[in-house]
Amino acid sequence: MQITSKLRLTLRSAALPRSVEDLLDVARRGLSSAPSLKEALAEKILAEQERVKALKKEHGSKILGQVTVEQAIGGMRGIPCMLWETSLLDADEGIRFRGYTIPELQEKLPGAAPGGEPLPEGLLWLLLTGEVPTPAQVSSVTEELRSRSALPNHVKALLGSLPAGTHPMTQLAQAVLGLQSGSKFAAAYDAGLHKSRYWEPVLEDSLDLIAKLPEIAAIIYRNAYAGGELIAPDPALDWAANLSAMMGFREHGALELMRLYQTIHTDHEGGNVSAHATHLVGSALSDPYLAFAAGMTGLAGPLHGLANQEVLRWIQHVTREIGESPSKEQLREFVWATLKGGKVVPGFGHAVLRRTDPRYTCQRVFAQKHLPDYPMFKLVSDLYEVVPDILTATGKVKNPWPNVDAHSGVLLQYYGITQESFYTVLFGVSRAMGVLAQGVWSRALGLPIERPKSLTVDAMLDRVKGQ
Ligand code: CMX
Repeated sequence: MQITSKLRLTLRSAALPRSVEDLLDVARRGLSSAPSLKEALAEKILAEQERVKALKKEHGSKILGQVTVEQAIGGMRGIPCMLWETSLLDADEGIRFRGYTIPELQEKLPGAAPGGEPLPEGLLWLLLTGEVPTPAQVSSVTEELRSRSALPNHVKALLGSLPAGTHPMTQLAQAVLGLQSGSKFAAAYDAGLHKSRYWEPVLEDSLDLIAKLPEIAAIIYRNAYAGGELIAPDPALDWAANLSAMMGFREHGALELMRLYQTIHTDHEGGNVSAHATHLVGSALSDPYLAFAAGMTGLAGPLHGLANQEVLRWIQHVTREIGESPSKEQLREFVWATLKGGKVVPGFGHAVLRRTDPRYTCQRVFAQKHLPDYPMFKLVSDLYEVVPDILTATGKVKNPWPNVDAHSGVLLQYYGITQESFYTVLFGVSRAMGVLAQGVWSRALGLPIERPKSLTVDAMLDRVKGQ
């Protein structure tokens, strides 16, 4: 009886063609009352498709914003020209994931233990469905990911064959591309899948990829810094804790940090380089592996994700030059010297934010709780007091406040993850959840291939003539 009503619910809710496998899956899980992640998502899709259709029909010709010459030349800052459902960034308040701030997520999303840091699996549910999951739903995602986590041997062999010294981000992108041969979306597309169902194999690929990323990251880490001695996954651990454990770090604080880290780096609306690159490539109906690999090569840039590596190197440079406990005056001189050397102060500034990044603040709160006396935390805190005034004094930096990357490295250092060239990989593993969740929605909403207009200088001059 319950199986029958569940089948009816599934069919009615999505009003989309369902595969025999889906129906069997529902029947197999039978008496469980909670809908699966896919069912919960399917229930949302039809309504959202209708909302977007109505938005386009009723307001399609209305104006969201104007584009100035400065914006067109200046990296398209602030041009509202993309649909991105999973998160929204406010310049003053920072990021909200499906409407929730980071402190709200810390309060509402289930943790591994009561009062602990949120489990990223819960955020994945939220990003995909828009609903805060129950602990049972979070556990179901942990299990779902565990069941998909086996890494093909050819990807392990690929990682083992790369020349020593290949940057970990390059390895990550190559491993993701190595998985592409297993893309269910690419196979389904080849087989002629109807476009109304694209989101289903895209969801499959996305979950497969998210599930496998912790082991990929751990292999990259152990190959580069632990003589290739690999650590098997622990089926008793959640997704983020397993990542930390496979890297070789099982201390309670390290596991909690990894859960927090993997939660807060997932998504930062759609315009940042890694998100936009994934979105753009996915819009060509390149499968999630191809799209995400593009995002990761973007994340590898020093002005974006690689900034977490750069921050650590810069802080190490500080301590080498002026000691572990420099005075504020010494720090000021060092910051000015960095700027006069024509370099950026990594970890400060943002293209959209105009206040301290809440992702920085929550890491600072974590440090105050777990490592209040760590000298490097003191140094990071001193930089928080010194750098913004100096960047403001340059007269050109629009946001002098610290971003997410200014803090993450110091926390990792404390727990023994000292190899800064690996840090962006941890960022990338987390980012998969945000950009792939949006990728599922992009296909569910039938978003078209992206193709903005470019102009030559002459064409711009023509357009502004007489204005
Ligand atoms: N140090 C020195 N100069 C900075 C600066 C910083 N932290 N932040 C901005 N500026 C400079 C810019 O280089 C630019 O200089 P020019 O006019 O000479 O080219 C000027 O200030 C204006 O830039 P802006 O409009 O304030 O910032 P942008 O939107 O152009 O750039 C960002 C944003 C993040 C690339 C920039 O602040 C920066 O380079 N920060 C350091 C690197 C960093 O921390 N990146 C991580 C960002 C978060 C992430 O994506 O992960």
